[in-house]
Amino acid sequence: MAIINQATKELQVKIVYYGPAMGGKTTNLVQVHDHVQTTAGNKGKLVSLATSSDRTLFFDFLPIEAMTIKGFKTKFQLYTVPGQVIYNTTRQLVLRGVDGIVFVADSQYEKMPENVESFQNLVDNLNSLKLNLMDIPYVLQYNKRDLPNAAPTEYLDYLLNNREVQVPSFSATAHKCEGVFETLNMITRMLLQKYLTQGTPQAL
Ligand SMILES: Nc1nc2c(ncn2[C@@H]2O[C@H](COP(=O)(O)OP(=O)(O)O)[C@@H](O)[C@H]2O)c(=O)[nH]1
Ligand SMILES: [Mg+2]
Repeated sequence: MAIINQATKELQVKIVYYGPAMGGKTTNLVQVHDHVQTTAGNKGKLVSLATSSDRTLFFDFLPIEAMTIKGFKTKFQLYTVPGQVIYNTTRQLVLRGVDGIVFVADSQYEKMPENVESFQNLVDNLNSLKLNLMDIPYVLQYNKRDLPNAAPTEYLDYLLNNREVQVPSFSATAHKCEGVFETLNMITRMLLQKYLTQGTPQAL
């Protein structure tokens, strides 16, 4: 649930980038951090939260044209999770208090089992936190579109976007920053829409 910071008059919204190892989650965060427009002092450092090669990363920022909900400026907190199977406890921790999710899939044909497994792992970890993916705004990003062995997006949709309600999906080549901001803009728009229509988020 988004958090209201009364001291700074900010609404903090937590977005988690989820997906299989090596799919491009960290690359997305680095690209956003490098290119997002903020005024001075309104972008945090990119912080590594865990010790391992497959790290959890975090930073927050207040967009240059800060969106206001009920008098509060919206600050975005972006997290990645470690994708490797062994780091499931970390993934559960990072998902606590999540407001929106970007699922970064690896478009390569041979990565489909890992994509599907990671998506199921997301559903399971949310369930263990008593959350339901259907209640949380999320988007799909089909990354690594530049690679010759990328599967058609229709196939990725078939595997990952086959629920009753389809969610927005974006093609991306994250290391060239293609599709990165399209993805982020959509999830932020969905979150703002949710909080504008569903009343004020929880204050802590
Ligand atoms: N060819 C290609 N490589 C990418 C793309 N996005 C990320 N990578 C590379 O894939 C590797 C794994 O990316 P990373 O962001 O660390 O994945 P993570 O494990 O999901 O955080 C890195 O070597 C990236 O440079 C892409 O769109 N195309
Ligand atoms: Mg990573």
